[in-house]
Amino acid sequence: MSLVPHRSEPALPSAPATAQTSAPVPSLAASRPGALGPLLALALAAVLAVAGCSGSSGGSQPVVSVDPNAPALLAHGLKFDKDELDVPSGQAFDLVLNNEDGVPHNIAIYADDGHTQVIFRGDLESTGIHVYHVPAIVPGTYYFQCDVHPAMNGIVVVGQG
Ligand SMILES: [Cu+2]
Repeated sequence: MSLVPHRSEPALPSAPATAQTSAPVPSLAASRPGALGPLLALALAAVLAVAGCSGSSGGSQPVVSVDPNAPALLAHGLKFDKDELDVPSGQAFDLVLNNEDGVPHNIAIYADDGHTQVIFRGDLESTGIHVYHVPAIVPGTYYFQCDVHPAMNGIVVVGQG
């Protein structure tokens, strides 16, 4: 057996000598062993928790796009936040019901507080933000209420919004 190291590479005279640049490089990861471990674990746990949340809710919650200028009623504590709704005349409009209660509410619009004529009756909606699509109403003053809780009521003014 031969004791002479046998290099298979051809010796090229023009090749730069790169074999002697192996100075020891201090490892950053090894300079403070254990310092990054717990932080990294926490970060990973947070990422996994977020991923779990977004994964489990996929498709179960409909996205409601709400016109910020649409007339809106907030239901909270069996009360609406306002007793007058101003809506545009001569055109259909979106009416937002933001129900913060644990019981269903709706918004119904009548010609007057005697409920002689139904102008619009929204479906009962549970907790959350809901958008009713209300057909155009001729200008005038109307009455609205939650049909489940008639004490939640007010007037609708069409044509002065
Ligand atoms: Cu109600």
